[in-house]
Amino acid sequence: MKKTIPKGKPERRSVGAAKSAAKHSTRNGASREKYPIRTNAHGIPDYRLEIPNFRTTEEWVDGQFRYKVEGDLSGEPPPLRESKYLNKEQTIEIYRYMLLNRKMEQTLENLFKQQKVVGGVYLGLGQEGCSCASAYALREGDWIGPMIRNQGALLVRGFKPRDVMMQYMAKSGAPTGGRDAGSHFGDIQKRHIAAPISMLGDLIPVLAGVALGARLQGKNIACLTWIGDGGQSTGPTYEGFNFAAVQKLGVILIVENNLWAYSTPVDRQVACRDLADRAIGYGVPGAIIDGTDPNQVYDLTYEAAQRVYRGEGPTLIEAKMMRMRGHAMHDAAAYVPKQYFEYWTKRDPIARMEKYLLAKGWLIERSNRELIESVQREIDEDREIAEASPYPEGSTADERVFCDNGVEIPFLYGGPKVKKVEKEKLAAASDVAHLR
Ligand SMILES: Cc1ncc(C[n+]2csc(CCOP(=O)(O)OP(=O)(O)O)c2C)c(N)n1
Repeated sequence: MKKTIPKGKPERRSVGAAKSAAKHSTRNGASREKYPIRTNAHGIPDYRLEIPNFRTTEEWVDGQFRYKVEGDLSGEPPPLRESKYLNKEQTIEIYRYMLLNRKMEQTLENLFKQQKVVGGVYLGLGQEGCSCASAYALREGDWIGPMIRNQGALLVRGFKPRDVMMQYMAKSGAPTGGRDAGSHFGDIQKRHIAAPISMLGDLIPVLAGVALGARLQGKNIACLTWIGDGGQSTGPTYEGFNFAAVQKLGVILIVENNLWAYSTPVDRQVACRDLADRAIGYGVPGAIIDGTDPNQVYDLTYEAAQRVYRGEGPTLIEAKMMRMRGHAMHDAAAYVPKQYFEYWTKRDPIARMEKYLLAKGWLIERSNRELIESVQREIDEDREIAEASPYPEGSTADERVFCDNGVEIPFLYGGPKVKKVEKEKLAAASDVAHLR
């Protein structure tokens, strides 16, 4: 199965596809009636099939501070919502990316424990469905700006597990040649990936800038980025997304509400119940989805992308899920009440997707086993390649750190198509900013 940027799938990439998918949804119409879309108290559509009713509170026990859960965590996980757009092959491909994402991160954890990693390891365990299905919903020419937990999106865009492994081991074969030990890498020229920025929220104005650049070329491209429940509190998040909203730029923002911002529970981060309510303040459409249901993730990102292509501007999607590990490998997450892990383990996106595929007959036990084995083989081969890659030569230590020899970054789409402004008519320059 291909692991490059998904190509040759015009049926899920054009507006025509939406029409044919709509027919498909008529065939599947029963599911929509069976699971109606709720709205929250502020009118934001909520696509989840279950609305959990619990929150994190605080208590002091024997002079010790701890978090506890209040509410009901006894429910069984619902099935996945039927996708309105995905066919069998696409669904299996997303499942494969999720497996690759999971097994790659398990390998990173092992490499870390074997002290083969330089620095920390940041994992997106439990969030694979959100990273992979959202990246999969875009067209080839669209852009993504992943954060550290979105390594699955890098795989969907054509990076290989070996690339991520070599990054963490700071090997010369890594995309940054061993200059960055972690997932801070992208590919501006070919894969259209802006590298993660550690200062939380700063990627959002960058992606808004990419969308503006494309606008100046007369193109409406989707620019997808993700932010955590903690990171969405920052100023640049507001500044960047507000700018995108005002200019109707093609930014799709997925707020990954995984309940914890390092050791701060979301209930201590924000006073509102749904972060998707922020969409109202920005003046853009918002939606709440179950981040562990890849069908919901795909469908809402796909619809947001269609809005972008029609020039209708940004969408804010809140994906609710759980960070299943500490902030990074050094953090045991001892502050997280145990019941949370039990509850969300039952909602593991990969297990739910597997169950869905088997129930639909799109995979049978044997084909599923073969798929899992093929993913494991790929991971094992990549791990060998990554381990065999040498460290960079010491004599090259000062290369590729700063812009070597004043390298110019060439325009990807050519220069901006704007009217030339005569010096004495500088006031007309404002036309450039308002070009739509
Ligand atoms: C502007 C800024 N402030 C603080 C930090 C330090 N920091 C790194 S990750 C993190 C927690 C992020 O939580 P969240 O956005 O919810 O993402 P998650 O780790 O849960 O995926 C913090 C506070 C930072 N990187 N940038």
